[in-house]
Amino acid sequence: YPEMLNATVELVDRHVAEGRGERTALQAPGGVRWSYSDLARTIDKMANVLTTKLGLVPGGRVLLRSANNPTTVALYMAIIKAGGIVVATMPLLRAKEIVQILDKAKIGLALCDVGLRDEMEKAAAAAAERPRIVTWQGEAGGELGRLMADVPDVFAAAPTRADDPCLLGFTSGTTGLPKATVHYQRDLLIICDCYAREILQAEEDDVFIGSPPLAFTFGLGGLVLFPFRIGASAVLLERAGPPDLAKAIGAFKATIAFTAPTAYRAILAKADEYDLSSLRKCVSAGETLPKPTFDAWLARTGIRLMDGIGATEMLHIFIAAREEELRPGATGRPVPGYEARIVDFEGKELPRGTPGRLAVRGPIGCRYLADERQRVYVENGWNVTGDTYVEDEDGYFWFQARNDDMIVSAGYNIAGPEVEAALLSHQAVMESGVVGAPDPERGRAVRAYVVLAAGFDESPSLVKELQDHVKGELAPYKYPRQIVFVDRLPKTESGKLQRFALRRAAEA
Ligand code: 3SK
Repeated sequence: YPEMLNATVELVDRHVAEGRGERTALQAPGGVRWSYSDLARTIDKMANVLTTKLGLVPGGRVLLRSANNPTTVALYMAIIKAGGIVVATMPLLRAKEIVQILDKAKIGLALCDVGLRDEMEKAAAAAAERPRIVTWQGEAGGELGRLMADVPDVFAAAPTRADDPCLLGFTSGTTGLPKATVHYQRDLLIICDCYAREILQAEEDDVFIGSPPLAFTFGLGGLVLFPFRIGASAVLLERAGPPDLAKAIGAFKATIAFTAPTAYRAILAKADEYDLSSLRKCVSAGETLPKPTFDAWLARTGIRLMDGIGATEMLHIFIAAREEELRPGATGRPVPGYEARIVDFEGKELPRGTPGRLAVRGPIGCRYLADERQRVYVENGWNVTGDTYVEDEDGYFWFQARNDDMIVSAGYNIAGPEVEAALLSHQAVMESGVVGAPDPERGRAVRAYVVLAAGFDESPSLVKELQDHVKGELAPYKYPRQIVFVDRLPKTESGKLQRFALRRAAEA
């Protein structure tokens, strides 16, 4: 990549400059269709607002809070074009979780869909420094729309370098304290030129669709960067549960889908109700893809699900396989440009066939923002992902288990200790231990082992009350779907919770 590089110029403006401006860039329900020219003009107006009215300077961080829609994509690209740094947040986050991000990233400006304003306001009030909040409604109406009314629709891109940061990707730490991964302008292109070009092999007439939020880099890649790199189009869904996604696939004649195994299974359960005939490639990630799900999807659609493992640290998928090289049940082989190996607890490489810790390195390094945990997750330049894998004789990597306190459920990463803390803030809970348990729909379900405080008795209504309590404290997808009341939790002599014993009990 050249030394001077602006990702928005490469991903959007280049299509207009090279005569592809009338191609469709983005679509959304309700007849929304933006061409690359429409998108480029909107981005430029937004970049003018950001720099002339909202004080954004190169290197400035802007929090973005919205469901998946064209306005969010335009803002994402406008911040990057102006040399700023995007800090996107999952729409379901609660105020407490947003505060952690505001404080960690030291956010001075937050752009928020008006529908998500309440939690944003609560978080802003509790943050160390209160950010300015600008809201918008629909297709950039509301406050942002008014600011955009009188600015030009051309903007000269900031003279950014390829290694200027442009994105802070937040990832939930195993303790619930999020880490921010720093990504450069060039990283946005690298994932397109490695995974998307070499493995996915999409074409310019493809129509991308999927469910992951754009704040999760799985969604950012699959629904924005990959289509934009080749001048293809993407469908953005604010509501992207399995039925919404399946209906939209038929309505928009989508050809490439990005979602998690849980969603593929849910679609399969009602597959006769949907028209999936336009699909030609389906990417599965966020949680491991079991072979039965692969087989069932193949039988129903004739499509081989493309599994992959990625990480916010690496921005996107680093182990996967081309469709014709897929081995059902295996995640795949390192994506061209990446290396992966299995190591023991000392970091020594293990022979093929021996399970151990997965370590990966590649063109995108793992760089946490001011975080002690850099030393824990990066060993001699290798990012240790927290997964146990085994590599077979042909170099395919097979998932075995998570080896930390992270629960991967329906594609969401959920930190057990964070759910424990939320439960503990309910008066009925004396202590709890939260682990993943096998679940036929979600892969893993969040299971809480709870010791009740004196004076409280187990009952179905208490289960519901505890679940609702967690939903009020944390993003609702983190709530414990299973609650098991116990008299005591397994502890070490020093009183430390033995989560491995609970994990073992949950497998039984
Ligand atoms: O495998 C994942 O969870 C992941 C994380 C970040 C980006 C992409 C992916 C697939």
